[in-house]
Amino acid sequence: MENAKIDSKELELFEEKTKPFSKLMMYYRCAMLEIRTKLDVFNTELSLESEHNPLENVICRLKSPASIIEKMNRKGIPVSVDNIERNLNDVAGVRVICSFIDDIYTLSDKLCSQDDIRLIERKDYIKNPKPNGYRSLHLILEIPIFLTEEKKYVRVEVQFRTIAMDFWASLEHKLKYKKEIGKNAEKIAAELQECAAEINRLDVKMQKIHEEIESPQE
Ligand code: 0O2
Repeated sequence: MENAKIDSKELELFEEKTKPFSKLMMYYRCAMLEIRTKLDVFNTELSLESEHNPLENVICRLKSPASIIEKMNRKGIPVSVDNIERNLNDVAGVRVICSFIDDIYTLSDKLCSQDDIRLIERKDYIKNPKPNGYRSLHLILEIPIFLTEEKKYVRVEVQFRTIAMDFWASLEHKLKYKKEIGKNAEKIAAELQECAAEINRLDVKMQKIHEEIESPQE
């Protein structure tokens, strides 16, 4: 297929106009990399000490331009690069999946106590689950990124969950976006609430078993 002809002047203008947005997204990408590296370092160190990997998985995601615009519109804030940076805390999102509940608190405490990290907000939906059953620990952090010409603090939302909590949240997330559930929605929401309680029991039980294996009683 022949490539459609692109007007180079038009492309130049477009790139010039979108450059500040692309630069902002680059900052967020770098910030996610910094968080990921810190978590990897903890995991490597802790797994040597106790032969246990607290970290199951780390997923980084950058909010799409469409989601950014939708959220800015919802908040009634004019869309501009400055306003995005000032008003959105979750353009860069890091999801940290841990094996056990204790791992969540160990890793999040270690992350927050690093002297280059600023804790902006902490929401503990594990100790205080949402009414629908949602559990996770949310942190809004500011982390410095060191570029060739500048050092800049960038916001990242970090969500900590166990594997079981993540399994639940993924399914529940679908409920929000499926329009055709209709009259079944209430029944499904109630079932999900039950599952959330069962999942919590399972997480607590697995934690206890893990402790018994790690430090067995004589
Ligand atoms: P997505 O697509 O995952 O990014 P704020 O972001 O501060 O304006 P809020 O509600 O105060 O809004 O933030 P909160 O409670 O910290 O939740 C933010 C994110 O947590 C959500 O982002 C979800 O990822 C997750 N979350 C919160 N509550 C629920 C829930 O009930 N179910 C599920 N599955 N996830 C939840 P987004 O932007 O909504 O979605």
